[in-house]
Amino acid sequence: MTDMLGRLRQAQAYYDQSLPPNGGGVIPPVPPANNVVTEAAWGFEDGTVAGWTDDLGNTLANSTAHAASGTHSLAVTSVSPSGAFVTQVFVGAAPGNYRLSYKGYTTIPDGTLESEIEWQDATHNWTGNITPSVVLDMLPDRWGTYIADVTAPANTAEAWIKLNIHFGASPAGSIIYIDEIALVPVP
Ligand SMILES: [Ca+2]
Repeated sequence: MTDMLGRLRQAQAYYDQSLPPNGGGVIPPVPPANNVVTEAAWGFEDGTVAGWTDDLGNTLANSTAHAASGTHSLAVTSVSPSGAFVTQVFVGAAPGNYRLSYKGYTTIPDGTLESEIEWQDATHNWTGNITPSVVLDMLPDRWGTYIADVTAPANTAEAWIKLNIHFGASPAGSIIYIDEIALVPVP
């Protein structure tokens, strides 16, 4: 039953487009409490990519062109139509329910956001893979929030967060900006 409940929770993901069109620049960065993601990797205000990498060869860079809050975000620039797979492992995750969220901004008409989490134990072995099988369309020229409610299985010690970012049919050089990446425990 627990597994069934977990699977049901994995399917929950949606895209919140209620943010102001221009997002940040004027909104102070306030990291959520108990975020598994480090503050630098959440909001990019330190001017780096904060340990995020892309497995598909796209370019990651810190940017001040757009920000959901503060003045910095992560710019993901496409080099191929296959999209980006922006990943990082974080320690400090434990079994239980979480909300994964991140914010995206783009000017292209066909950007989409998706996510996966691979939960690992203390010895970096796989304990369960959460894949909200939902690809969410971005609305151009405004910030939106990707949200997925997920469950970390027993023995979880680390969360390998994977942000699947797609550029649709837009040409190489297209940019999707990411900010406020959070994995927060929820009741
Ligand atoms: Ca920021």
